[in-house]
Order: sequence, then structure tokens, then C-alpha cells
Amino acid sequence: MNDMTRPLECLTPEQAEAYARDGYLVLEGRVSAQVIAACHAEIDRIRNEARHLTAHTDQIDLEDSHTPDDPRIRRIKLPHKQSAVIDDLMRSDAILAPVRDLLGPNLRLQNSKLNMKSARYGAPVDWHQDWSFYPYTNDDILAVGVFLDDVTEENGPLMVFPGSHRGPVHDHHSDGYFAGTMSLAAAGLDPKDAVRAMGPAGSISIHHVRTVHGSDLNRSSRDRAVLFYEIAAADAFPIAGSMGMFPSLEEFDSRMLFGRSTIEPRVTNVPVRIPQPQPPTQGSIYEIQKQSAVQGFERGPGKRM
Ligand SMILES: O=C(O)CCC(=O)C(=O)O
Repeated sequence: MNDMTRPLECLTPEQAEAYARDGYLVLEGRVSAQVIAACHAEIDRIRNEARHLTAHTDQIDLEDSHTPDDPRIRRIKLPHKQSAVIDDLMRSDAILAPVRDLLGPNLRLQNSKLNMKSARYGAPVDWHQDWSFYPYTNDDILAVGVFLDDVTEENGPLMVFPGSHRGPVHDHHSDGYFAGTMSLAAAGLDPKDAVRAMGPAGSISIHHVRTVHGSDLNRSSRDRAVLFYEIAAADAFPIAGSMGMFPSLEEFDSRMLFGRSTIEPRVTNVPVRIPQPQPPTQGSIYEIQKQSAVQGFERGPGKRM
């Protein structure tokens, strides 16, 4: 956590306070039009390479309605490993300066993903806390969402519950298995209180790892691609049994984005639930959530559960 004695690099004190209070922020104009265009060129390249797929891979998650004749990508997994443009953006001040203001100078990547949410069929993501998937020894962890398209009320914006990051970790289990989604009713949350994170392409959203969030099916005629970088303070370590990755210290340290690593975790008093047992079918969040009895949003056209 930023000790607040360091001067802020790019956020205003009001923005830093809003993040601490609400658990999310939207900042317009962080990423240039040239970089956004370069990201779209990379998406076109990756989409072209994936057009003959018939099943999910380690790089690509497919929409339920995908066919090789009508290719539909739901998510590009670990896009920074597939694109130098996306890797460079992740390490740039456009992304890391506000994160340093919120988490301090020592930063490590937890994960990256590019949710395509294409016009007319882009899949919803049911309500959840990222923390339910990967609890760490402290919760100085957030996700930066880079808006690669204009994000509006119509095209399935990320929706967040302000202040929910200061509450409990909610039950994300169903039928005895971790299912990656929660019941708003059981948590005492009213969907009407969710706030939409919207802005023109080039904006970023930032949400705290414990903030309750989700996003609806894209029913509009406009794509809504958002590139997420999940970033942790370097002294946050994944808790055993969670889905946080810690295969080896070497691999863990290869994910440093800025500053210095440590082998001394900072352990704070945070509520934790372990996402075990894992569901019968593993895979992306979309596949995990399909196994829940709780469905926050209507599913899109295509194969249904
Ligand atoms: O793409 C979105 O709007 C939701 C992102 C999200 O919560 C996730 O991928 O875990």
C-alpha cells in the first residue's frame, strides 16, 4: 500500500481517496490512440491465427457460439505473452504510474486477459470478487482495465458495487464446489446500486481485488474489448489452495513489473475463503461460472447450459 508520504505521481488526492472509499476508479485519456490502434491490430492478428480452432486453448477462450466458419473469441488469455505491444503497454507509465500511486513502488503481475465482449454475443461475466479466486497474504491487488473500445451503457460495461471491497469475502460456492460467482441477494446487494465503469477508448478502469463486480451480455452493435492487467504489491503472496499462481520463486519473480521483489510476505488481517474443491470442469471464469446454480446475467445466443 502506498504509505501516503510518497508524493502522488499522477492521481489527485481526491482520486486516491475515492479509490480507497469506493474500490474503483475510471481515468480517461491514459492510453494514446496510436497504442489503442496497435492493440486492435494485434487482436486482428491473433483472431486470424485462431480462426480454425475447435476448442479452447491455453491462449484462446472461445464463445459458446463459436464455429470455425464463424469464429468467435471470448477471451485472449495472457495477451502480454502473445503480443509485444500488449507487454510494452503493461510496463508503461500509462498503466503503472496510477498503480504505483495506489499500491506503492514494488509491483508484480498476477494475470492478464483480454475480454473481447464482441457486439451482439459477447458473453457476460457473473457477479464475483477476484479475491474469491486468488486470496493473497494482503489485498493490495487490483485490476487495471484498458478500454480498447468506447465503453457505454449499452455494450456491457464493467459494473461495480462501490465500497464492497471493504466488506466480507462472499460465498462463491455452488453444490459443494467453487463456482466463481455469488448471489447478490445472499450478500444483501441490490443490482440497482451497481455503478457502470464507462468512458472513451483509451480510458482505464481500476478495481480493487475485493470489489464485487460483473458485466452483462453485449446486446449492442458495438464491440467492447477491455484488456485487464491484474497487479499485486510485490509483498503479497498467494495463499496455498487458491488459484493464485506460485509455481516457483523464479517464475514468481519473472512477473515483477516494477521495483523490488521480496521473500518476506506482508500478512494482514484479510477475510479469506479458499476456492476449493475446484469445479468438475476447469477453465476460464466463463466455464467455471456456468457450473453455478447462481446466474447473474442472461446467457448469450449459442450453446446454453
Ligand atoms: O470483462 C468484464 O467486464 C469482466 C471482467 C472480469 O470480471 C473478469 O474477467 O474476471
